[in-house]
Amino acid sequence: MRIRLALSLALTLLTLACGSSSPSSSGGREYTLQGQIIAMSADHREATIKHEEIPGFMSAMTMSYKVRDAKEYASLVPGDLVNATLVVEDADAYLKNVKKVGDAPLERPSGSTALPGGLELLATGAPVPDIALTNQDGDKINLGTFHDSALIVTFTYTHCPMPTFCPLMDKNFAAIQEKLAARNNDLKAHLLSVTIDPTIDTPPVLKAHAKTLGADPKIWTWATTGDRDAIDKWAARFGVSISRAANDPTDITHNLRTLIIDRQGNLVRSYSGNEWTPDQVLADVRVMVGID
Ligand SMILES: [Cu+2]
Repeated sequence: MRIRLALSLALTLLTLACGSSSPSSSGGREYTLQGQIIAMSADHREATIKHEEIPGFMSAMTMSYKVRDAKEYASLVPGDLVNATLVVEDADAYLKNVKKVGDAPLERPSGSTALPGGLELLATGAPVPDIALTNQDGDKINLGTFHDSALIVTFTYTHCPMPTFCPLMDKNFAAIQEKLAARNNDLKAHLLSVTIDPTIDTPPVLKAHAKTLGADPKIWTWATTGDRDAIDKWAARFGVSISRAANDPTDITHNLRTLIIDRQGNLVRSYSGNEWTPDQVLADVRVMVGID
């Protein structure tokens, strides 16, 4: 029996499932999360949790969750099975009422995170390997399409449910676009959002999503490789890891990377996670790429 099934059974036996959301006192929505702690940060504020489906919100996945009060995670260690309340606000998400309900052996990671085919993580300063893409209008493009621009690239997918992940990248890119437009894009920068879910995110889906964000195609392009392997391999060069559940390929576990590529096509900066700000990126573009 697969560990995941065992975990799911254990959780079903131990708890009454409750997947419906309810408004919290802080105005966010609340969901019941059931899962296993895979890793814990040293300060006990962030844990990687492999969790079951949250009906009506997100599929089963493994990702990191913050708590507002480190006491919530204080006594927990990897392997612990927990129940918690996931609070989802407009721009934040965190766990509260975290309770240990058991423990189980940790599953060995199935998909290797080593880069395929002897590829290595791209060093800062190195030329970025080109990639064939299709933009939101169905046009074939590649990195050369943007050779006049300082390129700011991120990896997201349109149906990502976590406000601190892809939706935050979208929001930050919208803010960068606004700041660029306000100064007539004197930095000659261009935003490129590349989907990590080519199966669902076809050009028309990307176009509709871009429209909801007010993306101006002159400044912000959405694109797909059209092929999972192609995006997985290319994104891996920047430290993006994407894993898809075997039984549901739209169940995606991923991390975040945002890149600045200069006008010569070299990688000049790579940000991990979601801590960067639009102003920081624009300042780095100005210093590291400069005005053309
Ligand atoms: Cu996401």
